[in-house]
Amino acid sequence: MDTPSPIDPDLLRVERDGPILHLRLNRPVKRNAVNDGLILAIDHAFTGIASDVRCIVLSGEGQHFCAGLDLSELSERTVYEGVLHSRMWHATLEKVQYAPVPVIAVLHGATIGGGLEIAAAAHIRVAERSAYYGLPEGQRGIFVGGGGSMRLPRLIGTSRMADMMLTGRVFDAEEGQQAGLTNYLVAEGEGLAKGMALAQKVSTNAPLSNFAVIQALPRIAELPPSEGLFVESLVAAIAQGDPTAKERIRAFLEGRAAKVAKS
Ligand code: 1HE
Repeated sequence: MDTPSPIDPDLLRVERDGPILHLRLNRPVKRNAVNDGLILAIDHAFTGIASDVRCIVLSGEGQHFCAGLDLSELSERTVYEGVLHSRMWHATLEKVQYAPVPVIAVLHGATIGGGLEIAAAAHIRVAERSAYYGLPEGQRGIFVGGGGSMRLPRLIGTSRMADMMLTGRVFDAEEGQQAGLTNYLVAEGEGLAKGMALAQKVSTNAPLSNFAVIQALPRIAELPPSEGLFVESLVAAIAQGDPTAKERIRAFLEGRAAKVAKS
């Protein structure tokens, strides 16, 4: 791994749409394969998110979401450099998973290797019918290095992940839905609109409530039950104590808030 270069703004398109920050992997000629420049650009984008951003949408330019790690940068790496490189991915994808606001990944075409690891760090995945999930690390003689072995078993189970890595099994968007990867399956070309619509919805929630969902929920889920329940009580009390929660509950009781309805 060379000394990190300055952030290349062309590798990651950054756009604001009201409360939504839209980040788009922008290396379509290389199928958005993630070189060091792109992972640094993602890291940079997730550092110091503006306080008025309420949700982040992450998508890919071109015909594929992401072809994974840029394999051309791998061949000359020593073992030690390999560890540091993986740790760099970990640091970046921690910022994605523990961003201050929810992250929605919009997937189409190849979502493989490191691309799947990026998608797994997001909180919601919208997949167009063309999306497919693979972990070709086994065939390439390598191993996941972007947190996949920690996040993917939690989403799809260790056995499914092992199958994907050992046999090269690929799940299409629909199979991915059954497996727990696809949260929303949409028609071709409709992913971004769906992702933005969901982001708008998420943005109307109380910020502290969203924060609790993405920061507290995954941590509580990893705790032993007794400790988890205790932390849940603290988080519940903190959320309830927020003036926004009080106003929203008052609004419901006074008939000013929407009822829960089937979608
Ligand atoms: C790449 C990469 C890449 C494309 N690294 N250059 N990932 C993989 O093993 C997936 C490898 N890629 C593919 O299987 C295919 O490229 C795709 C199925 C994604 C797309 O196929 P296609 O026909 O649309 O594109 P293409 O012609 O194969 O690729 C276009 C160019 O992108 C071509 O370069 P060119 O200079 O010949 O035009 C490809 O070489 C280049 N390209 N994918 C480098 N991945 C944190 S650890 C994670 C570990 C992993 O991610 S392992 C999985 C790696």
